[in-house]
Amino acid sequence: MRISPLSPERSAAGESLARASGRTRSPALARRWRTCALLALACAAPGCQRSAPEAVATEFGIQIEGGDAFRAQVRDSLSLIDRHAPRELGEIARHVKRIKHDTRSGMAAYENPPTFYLADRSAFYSVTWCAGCIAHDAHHSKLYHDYLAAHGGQSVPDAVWSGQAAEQQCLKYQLTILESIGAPDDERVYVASCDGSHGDVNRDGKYDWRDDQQRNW
Ligand SMILES: [Ca+2]
Repeated sequence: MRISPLSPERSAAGESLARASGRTRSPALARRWRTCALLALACAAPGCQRSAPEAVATEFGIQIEGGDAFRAQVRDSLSLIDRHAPRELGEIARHVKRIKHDTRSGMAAYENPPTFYLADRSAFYSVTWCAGCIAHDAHHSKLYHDYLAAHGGQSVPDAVWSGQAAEQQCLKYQLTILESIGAPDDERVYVASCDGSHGDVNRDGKYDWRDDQQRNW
């Protein structure tokens, strides 16, 4: 059964996986997804039309789930990073084990495997943009798992891997990758201009599941 973003089914599944791995989290954290920086432009790429049927492929050790166009876009993005920054691709592949097509983008670092849910607007704006988004959310997962490793599997505080300070770290990493792969000026300038507050979609000063529900990229 396909589970829609932020559905109770997915939250419950995430909690079960966390319990199985010996980690505990708050229900709020279980519902939370990480955000990816965006360009405020409508995606007009043909790839925005979902291709069917969805399937699974493995590239660079990362499981990719989606239609033909989605799998090709993600593969091309990973290949681009591999050509220009192979060491960084290895780092990304250590922290993102699955990239799955969905209607909202976000990193579920606590899932097994750690999964980056990737939506059309982020995936199909361009190959370079897609690569940067993958790098951005891989860094969220790195922050999460580095804390786990350093603290004996204790519950990971939200601020460690989410919120504005974490977003700023992820944006910095995203920009490094965009520069490495020769991304267009507009993409690099946009990321450089972000202050990390993009995840607070409803601008209430908090980063929580309500923001995820309102995200459209
Ligand atoms: Ca908010």
